[in-house]
Amino acid sequence: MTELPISADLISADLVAQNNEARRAALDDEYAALGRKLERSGIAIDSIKDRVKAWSVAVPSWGTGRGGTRFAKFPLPGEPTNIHEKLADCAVVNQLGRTAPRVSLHFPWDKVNDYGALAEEAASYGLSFDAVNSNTFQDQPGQAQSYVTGSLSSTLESTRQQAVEHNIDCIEIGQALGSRALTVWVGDGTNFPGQQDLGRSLDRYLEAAAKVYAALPDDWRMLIEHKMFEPAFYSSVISDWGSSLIVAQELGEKCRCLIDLGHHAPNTNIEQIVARLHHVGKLGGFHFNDSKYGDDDLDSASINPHQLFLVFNELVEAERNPRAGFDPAYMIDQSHNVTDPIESLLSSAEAIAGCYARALLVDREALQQAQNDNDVMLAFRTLRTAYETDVGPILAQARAEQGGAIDWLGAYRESRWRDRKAQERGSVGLGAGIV
Ligand code: PSV
Ligand code: MN
Repeated sequence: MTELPISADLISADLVAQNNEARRAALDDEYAALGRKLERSGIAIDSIKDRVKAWSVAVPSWGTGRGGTRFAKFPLPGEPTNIHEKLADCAVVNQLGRTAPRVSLHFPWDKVNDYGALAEEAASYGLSFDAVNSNTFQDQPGQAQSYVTGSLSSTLESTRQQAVEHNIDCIEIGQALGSRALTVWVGDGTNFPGQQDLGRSLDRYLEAAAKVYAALPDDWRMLIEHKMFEPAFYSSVISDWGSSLIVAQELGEKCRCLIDLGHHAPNTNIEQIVARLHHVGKLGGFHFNDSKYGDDDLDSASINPHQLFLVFNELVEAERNPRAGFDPAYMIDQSHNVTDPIESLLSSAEAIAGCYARALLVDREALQQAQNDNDVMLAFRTLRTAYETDVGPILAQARAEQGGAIDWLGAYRESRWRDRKAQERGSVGLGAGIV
């Protein structure tokens, strides 16, 4: 995480300081008690806190607005209406939580004329840019070719070429922003058996994606995001981690697989996918969210916090046994349909960091010993003990030490940020929102 030159027109630093002052004694007490408990297991609490402080996650520009379903979107007075207002909201998320110093942009949704100026604007908030995301799943006004036949896998050469060029444009924009990765998710697929040849669709995708890959700067990554279904309901071209891995292996070293937690069938063992992709050195990144039924894009850990913990358990294992270039890009990808997006992003960033902290608490030697001894219950309890530890004081202490808010929700509401923005910002439309 970064030391922030937080701009004066965000939430007042005095308000945060006063809020922290009122909670300082209780936090000191709780942090000390947890420290004594962890010490009995040979863990120095400060070492966990320092690793949490060094960890960060990116927020998506599109997550700062109210999301919606294909049925409706219910706008929130004061939600951002352009990338500049979105950046200000991202800055508030990082100001209070101090765990999300990077923003991931989506094009053409976040298009501006001057990307150098946008990078400076972000820097004035202490923010930088994470992966850029291309959009070939929607038609844009005035676009020459429609994506109704798909994009990188379309049967139409001109459509594939348009999708390739858009991805290359995104790379160029990303270079001006200081990004180092392009995330490619396509909605390509079919709704009817027989609609397309399942094999040839992938061939066409690979040929087009290779042209994008060829335009990638040396120090960049291309992240391939798979998704089982939606918008295609019979077959998706990049439906699963197997297809994603085929792409990453065919395109080359700079191409990796990105796991969006919501893009799997219910009950899929995602932590095992993490382990497998790491095994072949192709684990490129994550889009964090949670789901009950499908690609619900619910807040991280709101439904299945244990799954998120198990994912981080694999990531901590991976850190201990890194493959060449192991450096996953972490991002939140959620649709905030009924909450204030700033509150959801803060809550999710805290939940994700909390799973990381818990995974760091796992006694790795004891776990491995129990596994080697086939002591099933001891192995399970070793994980469970870490999972059940309340790491709240570690997260709050990490925030406070970096100038964030011990009680981020209290400070945010006290600031009346959203009410103030409702006075200043224009209103957004009622149309169905993109998820
Ligand atoms: C698709 O469902 C996805 O997860 C991809 O990451 C898109 O870029 C994002 O959502 C926004 O639609
Ligand atoms: Mn995603």
